[in-house]
Amino acid sequence: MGGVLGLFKPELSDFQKKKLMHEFYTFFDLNKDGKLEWKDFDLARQKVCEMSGWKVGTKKYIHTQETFIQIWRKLQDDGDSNCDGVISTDEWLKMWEHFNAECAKSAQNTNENGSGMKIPGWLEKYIEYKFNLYDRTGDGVVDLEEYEYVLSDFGVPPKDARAAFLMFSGNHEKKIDLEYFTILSAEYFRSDDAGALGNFITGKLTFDD
Ligand SMILES: [Ca+2]
Ligand SMILES: [Ca+2]
Repeated sequence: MGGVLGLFKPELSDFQKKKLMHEFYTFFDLNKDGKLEWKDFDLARQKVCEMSGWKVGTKKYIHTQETFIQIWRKLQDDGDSNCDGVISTDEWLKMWEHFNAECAKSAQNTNENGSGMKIPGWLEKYIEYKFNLYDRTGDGVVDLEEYEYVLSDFGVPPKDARAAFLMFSGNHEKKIDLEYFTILSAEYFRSDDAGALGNFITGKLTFDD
């Protein structure tokens, strides 16, 4: 049982909150105004199309547009509790607290473990977008160079990105395909275990500050 391992406490720890806020500010709030709106997702959409060279009107371009509209709508359903079209930092944390509590509840009835941590539906799509952003050559695997390059665009120093990559890839032992990337990302968003490899997926090495 997950409860025995202490992984399913209903409230979020400071460590979990720090990780969630880091993700919020670094990767979600792209126009850096401290809140999430469609604008941020529109910027993310443009970014992935530009970086991947998908031109306006192409299949990939249209698919990306549809995906981002979907991600934002579902995220809004989950998180925008006062329905003002904006997800504030408070709403962001409350949404995760709520999700965590729901998972804690269902973990008491079912035996949730081993097969990775549960994540909201919109996050699955978002993780896929992040993976495609990293996988510049589109061969289904993220390598160190791609990871470093994309993270530098988000202001992460190359030596931090490198150290993080070595950590979660187990010194290149493990291939970073979508499946493993999803497991690592789910750990980042959900786990309270300071030793979880997924904690390093954003290229940030410590959450002590
Ligand atoms: Ca914003
Ligand atoms: Ca709101």
